[in-house]
Amino acid sequence: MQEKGASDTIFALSSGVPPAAIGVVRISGPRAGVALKALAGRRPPPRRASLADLRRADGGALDRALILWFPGPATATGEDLAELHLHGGRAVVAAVEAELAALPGLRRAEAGEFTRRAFLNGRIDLAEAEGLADLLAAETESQRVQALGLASGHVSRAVAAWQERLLALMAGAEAELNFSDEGDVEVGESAAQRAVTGMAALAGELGEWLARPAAEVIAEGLSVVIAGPPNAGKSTLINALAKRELAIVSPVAGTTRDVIETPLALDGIAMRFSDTAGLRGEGAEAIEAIGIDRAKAAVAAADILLWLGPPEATPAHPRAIRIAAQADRWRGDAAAEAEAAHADLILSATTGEGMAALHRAIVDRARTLLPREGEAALRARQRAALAEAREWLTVAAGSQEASDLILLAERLRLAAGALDRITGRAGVEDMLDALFGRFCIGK
Ligand SMILES: Nc1nc2c(ncn2[C@@H]2O[C@H](COP(=O)(O)OP(=O)(O)OP(=O)(O)O)[C@@H](O)[C@H]2O)c(=O)[nH]1
Ligand SMILES: [Mg+2]
Repeated sequence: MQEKGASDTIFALSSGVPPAAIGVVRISGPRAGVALKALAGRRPPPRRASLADLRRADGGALDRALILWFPGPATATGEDLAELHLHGGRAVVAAVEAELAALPGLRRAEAGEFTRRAFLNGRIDLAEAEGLADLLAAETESQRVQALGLASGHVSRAVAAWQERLLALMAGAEAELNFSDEGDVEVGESAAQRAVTGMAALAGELGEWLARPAAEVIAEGLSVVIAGPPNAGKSTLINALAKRELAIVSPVAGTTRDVIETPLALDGIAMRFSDTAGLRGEGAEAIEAIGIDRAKAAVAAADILLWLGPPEATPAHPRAIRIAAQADRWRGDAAAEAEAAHADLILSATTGEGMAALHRAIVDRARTLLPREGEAALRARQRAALAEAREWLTVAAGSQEASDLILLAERLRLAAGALDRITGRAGVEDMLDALFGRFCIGK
């Protein structure tokens, strides 16, 4: 999308859809102060809330509002910024917006334009902007924590530290290349070794970050799949978890055919629960057989598996919870009790027995898939850039390249470029360009 004039002064309702108690209109750009004065008759002292009667150009009353003035560049957008805290009625907000739109040099902001300006003016980097977007979309506690870490520069600070190390390696290589003019091969080789060692250490660290859970898992929710033989009580369980009649329950084996999915947050962790067709080899007609194939695919893709069949028949899965279901039916039956002893937990979706233990077991396994406290998860775009940087830093020991300082320096430069893409800042790239500009071709 072609951005309209970046020097325009933009405004938008930044709070929720009216009607609401308060409607906050933000104005950003060189004419924000003029606009504030036009409506409120004055510009209040910076960063202090004050009450003002807002008026039209013709003197007609608009609203009595709280107004704020933030002179740039130390503002959210890096520009002059004003805020009008209006009464949040539809007509109030519409009238104020119409008045602002009529002022010269002002126009309505496009989606994300305030954040875009914050990025362009260097107030936030790309990773922080992504965190901000995630924060606005966050619906659960773990999503909020993850997004807040990203928005407040957790990833950006790590990138800055890696870039510093890359620069130090670069500087070492440059010094060596500059001073080994007399062709002292011995010295050059040891410098190359130092570079290779430093690169390997950094590559290892990037690998640790790449091994962490992806941010998308937190955003989209972990998949929890309920599977087992027909009539095991899978649909009854998903209904009990969702607290509504989501799936049809009946004593007929093979009632569920499709995968039925419902979003559900447990302890602030977003999850998607799926009920599936009962798994059986014999007696399934064509449609049910398709359902069984889908159930198997769902089991294979599940983050967590709730298995309601015989414990010994549990599909291979790293996070399976073996459940002896319908306990109210078989309690006291010696054979059933003996089999249930091999399960992870005993449950009756009908009486509610074991439901709290199931909740805990699911959350325990989910936590193993989420970043630990204080660890940031990366989005796909950030992971791709990080993986590329790691690749540039990985040099086979003993290879021709591992002893060629010029090739190693080039790899360092490319790795820095890949890291730059995470924050959208070309800081290191620029410095390296300057660094390499001093080399002559063929050196
Ligand atoms: N007493 C008792 N009956 C249950 C319990 N769970 C399920 N049932 C009954 O068992 C029968 C089968 O339950 P469903 O939930 O439909 O079983 P399912 O695993 O979804 O079966 P399919 O969809 O055919 O694979 C129904 O008649 C349920 O009412 C339970 O915990 N206690
Ligand atoms: Mg069912």
